[in-house]
Amino acid sequence: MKRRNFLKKASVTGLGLVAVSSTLFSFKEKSEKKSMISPSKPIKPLVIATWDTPLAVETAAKVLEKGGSALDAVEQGCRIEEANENGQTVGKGGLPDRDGNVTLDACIMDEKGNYGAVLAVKNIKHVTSVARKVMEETPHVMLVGQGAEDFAVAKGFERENLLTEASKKAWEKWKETSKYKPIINIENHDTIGMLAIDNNGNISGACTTSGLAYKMAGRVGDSPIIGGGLFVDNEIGGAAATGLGEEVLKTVGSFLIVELMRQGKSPQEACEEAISRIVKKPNSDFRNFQVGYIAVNKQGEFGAYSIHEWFSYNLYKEGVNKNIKSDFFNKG
Ligand code: SD4
Repeated sequence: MKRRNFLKKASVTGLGLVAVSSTLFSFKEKSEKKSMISPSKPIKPLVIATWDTPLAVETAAKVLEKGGSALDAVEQGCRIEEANENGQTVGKGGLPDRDGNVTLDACIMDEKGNYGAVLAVKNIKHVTSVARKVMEETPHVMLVGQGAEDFAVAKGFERENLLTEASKKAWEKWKETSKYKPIINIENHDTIGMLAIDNNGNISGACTTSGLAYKMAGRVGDSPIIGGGLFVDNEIGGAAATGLGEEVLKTVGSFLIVELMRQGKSPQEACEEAISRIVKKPNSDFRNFQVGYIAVNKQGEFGAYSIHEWFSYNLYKEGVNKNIKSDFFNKG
C-alpha cells in the first residue's frame, strides 16, 4: 500500500451530515460505493471511530499508512481525544462526577484477543495507554481506582488535574439543580470507541471516556468493559459502543455484534440487531436515552446504527477520512 499524501485542510460541512474531515485525502466516490456492497478484497488499512473525531482517526490512519499496527493506531488515535481539553466526555476536560471528580474509564483489545482496562481513574489523562500497560505488563486485565492510578504513576504517567475551568463551571451550574438524567446526545461528539485494521489485516480496538456527566461516585459504564463498550475477535471483526452504558452492558452489546457477525450478519445488520435488543425490551425507556454502535468485519465492511438521530462516526479507508451520519431506529 502506497503512502498517501495529506493534501489540505477542509472544514466540516454541517452537523452530522457526511462531512469532510479536517484532513482530506483524494476522494474516491466510485470505489467507496463498490466497497460498501461487497469488497472482493479485504479493505485495509481502515479506521472507524464513534462521533465526529477527524483528528483522532487521521492520527490512527497515519500510523497504519506508515505500516504500524492496528494496536498502535487505536492507542494513538484515542490519545488525541484524551488530550483534547475541549471535549467534555473524554480525558482531560471531561465532565466530573456529582462530587466534582473527573474519573476516566478505558480499555483496549489486540488482535490476539488480549484485553486491558482501567476503571474510575483520577488524575491520569492517557488512560488508553495505561490500559495497554495493564494488558501487556501485568498478569491482570483490569485495574480500578487508586490501584490503577498508582500503577500508571509507577509506569511513568504524570498525575495532573483533569478538571478544567470550563468543566468545573458546568458542574457548578449543574449543582444548582442537581438533576440527574441521561441526556440524548445534543452535540455530535462524545466517548470515543475506535477500531482499526492494519496492513496485515489485524484488527484492534480501544474505547475511552469520562463516562456520564455528574454520575454517582464510583459509577462505571460500558466503555472499559470487555464485550460492552468494545469487543474484538481478529477472526471476525470488532465493535464499539457509545451512549448510555447501562443499556449497552445489559445487552453485552459489542460482544453481541461480533457474535452476530460470526453467524453471518453484516456489520450493519449486526449493529441494527444490537440496537433492537435494547429498544424491544418490555417497557424500554429508549426514547429518553441514546446508544450508538460501530462495527467492522475482517473484510473491511463496516456498519453503524443508533437509537436516535445525530450519531455519527469517522471512517478512514482508501485514503479518505470523513464523518458519516449513522442511520437510526427512532424515526418518530
Ligand atoms: C458510559 N458509554 O460511561 C459511556 C458514555 C458515553 O456517549 O458513551 N457517552 O456509559
